[in-house]
Amino acid sequence: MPDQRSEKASDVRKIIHVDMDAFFAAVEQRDHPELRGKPVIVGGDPGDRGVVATCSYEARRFGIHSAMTAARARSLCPQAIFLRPRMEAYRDASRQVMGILRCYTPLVEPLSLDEAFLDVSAATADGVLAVQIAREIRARIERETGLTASAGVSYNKLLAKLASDWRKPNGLLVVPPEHGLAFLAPLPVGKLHGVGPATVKKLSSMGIYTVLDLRNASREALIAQFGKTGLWFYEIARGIDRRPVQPSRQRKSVGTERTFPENLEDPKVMLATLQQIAGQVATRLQALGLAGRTVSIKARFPDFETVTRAHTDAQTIWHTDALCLFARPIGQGHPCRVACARIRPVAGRDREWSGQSQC
Ligand code: TTP
Ligand code: MG
Ligand code: MG
Repeated sequence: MPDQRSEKASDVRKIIHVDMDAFFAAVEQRDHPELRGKPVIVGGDPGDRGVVATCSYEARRFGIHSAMTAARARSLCPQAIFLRPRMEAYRDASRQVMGILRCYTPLVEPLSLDEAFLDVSAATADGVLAVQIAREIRARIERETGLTASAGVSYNKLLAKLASDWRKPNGLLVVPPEHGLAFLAPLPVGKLHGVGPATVKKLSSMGIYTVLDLRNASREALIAQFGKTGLWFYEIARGIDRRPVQPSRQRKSVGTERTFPENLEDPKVMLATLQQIAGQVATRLQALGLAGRTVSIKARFPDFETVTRAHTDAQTIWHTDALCLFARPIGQGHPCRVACARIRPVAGRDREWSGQSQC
């Protein structure tokens, strides 16, 4: 690792990533004890094109996961219990969790209702270990909210987030600087921040499957293939991530992106795909309690050329129908590799969940 050895120990940041386990489903199991130990799915209606927002770990054993259609989830586990989301309960739990995190440092950057980065470098300057803080946070969350969280402790955001995911649910992992490279080496590249399915495919065509393979690729080759993003790949393969924890970061947009193993050629399929993506953006907007006015669409063609189109409306937009309406004229019938819908939220706009809407 180029920089780290030459850095003084005091320059090494202490970052914690905390992420609640099966968050929406765990709140349901906490509030309804009869659901504990059972496969619980929170999301849309299985009879009505709904999607899974999340599910309990008992349901995950059947292969169910977020963003799967609820109908498919029901076919995998007919005895599962389907529940509509109760966003207010999740927001309450989230506020309580974020309040606990802010007792340890003002440098708390929430990423969604159920997860946040903390920079505890200052809090650890007088000898307290970051792992002790992480242990205490996990214990307090469980005691005060009745929910469990997993945590990762490391020297940057990239590794802290990978670490919190490693021992889920109800786990804790510390990746100290001297173990960062070894921890990363065997991971499939798709685990890295910013490496989606299209990039995974492109990297595999270059013979790059693991982070170690990526580390062995030359800086020039990565930049030639991916431009500025190639430089990011070069750095994260070496465990370098300088992104600061930004406590007051305003969310600039909410979006989702899909990459397809084959080009989409049929306009009907493209439109249906866009509708699904719009549904996912609407779910995320509702989970975050936000609405927006500008919808943008990104399409990437087989040669990696990328086009974006945006529409700003006088009305606030937050449900699937409206997202689809504005997104639709932008799908132009070109073969397409990636489709993405994104919406720029209006600050302070707080909407209630109103069920799974459809296109
Ligand atoms: P996640 O932290 O991704 O998932 P999770 O907490 O349910 O499970 P775990 O972290 O243990 O793997 O998301 C947090 C919540 O956000 C989740 O409970 C429901 C909501 N969510 C959606 O509504 N749609 C989605 O596609 C995803 C991924 C999450
Ligand atoms: Mg979670
Ligand atoms: Mg999360």
